Amino acid sequence: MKFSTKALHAGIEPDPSTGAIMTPIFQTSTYVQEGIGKHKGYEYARTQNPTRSVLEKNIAALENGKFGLCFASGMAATDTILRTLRPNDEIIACDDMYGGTYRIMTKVFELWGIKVHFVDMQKPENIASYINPNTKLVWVETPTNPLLNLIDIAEIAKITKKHNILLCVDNTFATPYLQNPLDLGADIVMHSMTKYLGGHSDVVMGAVITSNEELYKNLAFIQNSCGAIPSPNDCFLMLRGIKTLAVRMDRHGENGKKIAEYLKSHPKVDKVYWIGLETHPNHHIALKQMRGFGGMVSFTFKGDDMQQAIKTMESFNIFSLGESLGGVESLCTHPATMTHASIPKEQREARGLKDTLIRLSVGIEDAEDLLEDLAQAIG
Ligand code: P1T
Repeated sequence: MKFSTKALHAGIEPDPSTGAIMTPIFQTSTYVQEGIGKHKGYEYARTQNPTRSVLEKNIAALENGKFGLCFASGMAATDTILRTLRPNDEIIACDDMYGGTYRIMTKVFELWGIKVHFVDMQKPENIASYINPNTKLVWVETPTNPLLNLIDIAEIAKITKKHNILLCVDNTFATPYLQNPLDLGADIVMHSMTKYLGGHSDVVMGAVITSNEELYKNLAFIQNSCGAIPSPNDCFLMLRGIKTLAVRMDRHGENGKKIAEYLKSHPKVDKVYWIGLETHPNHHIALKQMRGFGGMVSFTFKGDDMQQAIKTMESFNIFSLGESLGGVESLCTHPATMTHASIPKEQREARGLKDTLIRLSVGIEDAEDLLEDLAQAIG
């Protein structure tokens, strides 16, 4: 089955009791049992819910994985993965990533005795010198948030496999439509489903996909023990969002290209970060491991002009200023004060994230209107 067909059909059957084509919202906290130990596979809704089970089968199929788990947020998914570690274990993580992931690793898990090394993985061999017997997890985000760096998943996987270390890829920016990390050798895929998978800025949710049964059982055990589950209503909305992922992603990519090319030719603009540009330093990695380039575009102004950046962000008519990304509406974010404020300024700057960087999540509006909005806002 090809991607769009899977998005609509994988794991999804008409409701057996009514024939309803849409998966029902099973708004229940418990399930009546016929007798002690006699039930239909559902005991208590923290542990299992039929609406959630359908979504989990669907997202696992889209990532070509055997098992899926859905969570109350992307951070809850990350938290559950990190809870598989023990004190003194070490993580090697990429040095540009969502600020919340950096925050949970440094401000929550380091307090529990986990050591994290942040490494520029654009050269995969950079991780080698950080590997030791305590290294249990390599964490990759690609494309990265917000600098759109690319990391070669297959090359990193060669190293992690050799040392028996788990490789987790945060696939939020790419989505399974553009990239499947398990096929490239990753052990775990993590998603903030809040973004492109949901696609309509109306749900916060996360997912973990793996084909490793032992790991899946451990993650499911931790989720059930700690309780970070999504609501059945949100699972329904997520299933609805995923049905149109392929067509939305195509349009995000087409509009992203037009916006990136426009910015690239603008006399006031300095750097443009979009993975589809041939001038992107790792464009070849996108060609190797992705099926398209998406609609995330970041840029800076010449002379690092903060006033120009603020004026632009506050002058948009169609791009809305706010956190998040991946919705059908175009969004504009200021990472330094919003999504990445939890990373100290010196560290942000050492990694190339300037206070003047603007991140655009290019939506599916008419490209002409978005270009006009950019032109008037930049002035
Ligand atoms: O917001 P939540 O669903 O908990 O997901 C966290 C998360 C994880 N990974 C990546 C790559 C992300 O971008 C995010 C959330 N990011 C934003 C809210 C943002 O505006 O960048």
